[in-house]
Parts: sequence; C-alpha cells; structure tokens
Amino acid sequence: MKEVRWYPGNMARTMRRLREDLRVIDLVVELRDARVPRSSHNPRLADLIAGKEQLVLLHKADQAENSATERWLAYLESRGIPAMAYSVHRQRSLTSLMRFLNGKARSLLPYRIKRPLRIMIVGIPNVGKSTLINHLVKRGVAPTGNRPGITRGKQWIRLLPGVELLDTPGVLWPDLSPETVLPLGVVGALPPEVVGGEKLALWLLEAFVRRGKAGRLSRRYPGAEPEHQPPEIFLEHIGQRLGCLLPGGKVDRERAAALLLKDFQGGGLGPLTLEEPPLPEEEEAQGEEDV
Ligand SMILES: Nc1nc2c(ncn2[C@@H]2O[C@H](COP(=O)(O)OP(=O)(O)OP(=O)(O)O)[C@@H](O)[C@H]2O)c(=O)[nH]1
Ligand SMILES: [Mg+2]
Repeated sequence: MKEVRWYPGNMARTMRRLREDLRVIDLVVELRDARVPRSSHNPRLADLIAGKEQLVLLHKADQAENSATERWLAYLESRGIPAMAYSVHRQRSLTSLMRFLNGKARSLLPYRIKRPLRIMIVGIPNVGKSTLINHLVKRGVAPTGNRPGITRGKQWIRLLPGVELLDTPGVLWPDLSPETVLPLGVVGALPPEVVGGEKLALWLLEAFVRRGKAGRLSRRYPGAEPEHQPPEIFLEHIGQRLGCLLPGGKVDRERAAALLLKDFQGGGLGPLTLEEPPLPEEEEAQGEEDV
C-alpha cells in the first residue's frame, strides 16, 4: 500500500497555532487511543512538545483490553513518559487525573506566580479530547461527536480556579505510513473513505482472529466461523445477516463493512487492543525511534 495523503490545510494551520500557543502552556496532555497507542501518537506533535511537561492518557480505555493497556503503561513509564489510562465511563479515571493535575498545579507554579496552570489537550482527531474536557468540568462546554474534525478553533476552559484547559482540533501528520492508516481508520480517526470501508473491515476481522477473539464475532453474527474462513467470506456473512443486499440479491459489502465498523466503534464487539508495545529487541532494531 502507498503512503496515504490525509492532511487538510486546516491541520497545517492548527499545527502552526499550536506552536504559538505552546509558549504559554505549562503542561501538555497527549491523548492516545488505548486500542492503538502506537498509531495514535503523532510524531510531529512529539517534536513540537519536546521539552514541555507532559502526560500521556491512553484514552477510551474501556474499549481496550486491560492487560494490554497495563503493558503499554509499563512500557511508557519505562521510557520516562508519565502515563495513565482514561475512560469517561470510569469514575476512577477522573479521580486519578484530578489528583495528578492538582499535584502539577502545586509543583509547577510556585505560590508567588499569580496565574492559573495552563494545560493543552492534544491528540489525533476523534480520540476524545473534547469529551474528556466535558468530563473534567462536568459540563458540555466543548462540542463532541463520533467523527473526525468536530473541534475547529481552539477553546480555553476553566477547570478549577487555578487550572485552565485548552481544547484543540485533532491533528494528523502528512506522511501517514501504511501500517498506521488501517488502525487509524478502524478507530475512526480518519474518515472511512480515505482508506475504504471494506479494507478497514477486512483488517478488523483479521485482527479479531489474530488476537484470539474470533468467538466474539461468531457470537455477534452467528452462523459462521471467522477463524476458519477468509475475512471476505465472513464479511459477506455479516452482510447476509444484517440484510445488506443489493438489487439482485448480492451482498452490499461496503454497507456491511460500514455497519461492522460502527458496531466496533460503538463497543458492541467488546474491548479489543490492536497494537502491543514493542519488545525490547524490536526497540533495539528500530534505534531510538520516538514512541
Ligand atoms: N468508549 C468511549 N468513547 C469515548 C470516550 N471519550 C470519548 N469517546 C467518544 O469518542 C468520540 C469522539 O469524541 P470527541 O470528544 O468529539 O473527540 P475529539 O478528540 O475532540 O475530536 P476532534 O475535535 O474531531 O479532533 C465521541 O463519540 C465520544 O463519545 C471514552 O472514554 N470511551
Ligand atoms: Mg474536539
């Protein structure tokens, strides 16, 4: 597969604006999708925020496998990157993050500095930045939605008297690698038409089998065994079950694919992590590549 070009002009503009805003920021909270912590890390943002205080949140942790999230947290901590799992559906996420932010407000701003701690929330499109902010402030202050590109401009939001948050639009980078495009498409960070819904669906079906979770698919779409047949055939089966038929009775695979992706993104197929942290020997082979 070729490199995919998905870098609308507004993302280039956002990157320039982020660079300016960073001058007044004390702490950068980078949201990654807990199902794809590698692909959801924007290397351009990493360059931009190098040298700033940082926290990585493995967000939507309710949709990832807890054991894999633990492995990712251990991996990030081993690289000296402070990290936490987060889900707006878990009360304990909120408690731990508020404790962390309160601690940072005290340690980063000596009492003589009379201004709020300024936190920037960054991440790829649709990772849940605005939802996280609404969760923190317990109000619907930032618009959200399951589609990339909801947040347009930047928005400052007061969290506590001493803490302010900056919501930012999701940004990708111009040279998305082929290994990154499929995971990003499957979690909804890219509009499905960039890669093609059917291609995404087939990759997702293979991922369920690879991760030993094919049983979930056969329970959700009974009557076929995804581990014993090519993903194309299982997708046809899903189409039959869901009544996605074209005139003449052929299965509409694009529609079946769209419904499968929606089911996955909506949590109907249960938690699934699509990427594991690199093993030590892989890291050595990659050199000091940033993760
Ligand atoms: N399961 C689950 N879904 C979440 C969580 N946080 C956010 N979402 C969903 O993710 C989708 C995207 O949320 P947004 O907050 O709009 O994402 P964003 O990062 O602000 O997106 P852009 O502004 O487009 O860059 C919405 O459908 C949210 O309901 C979470 O912790 N768990
Ligand atoms: Mg947003």
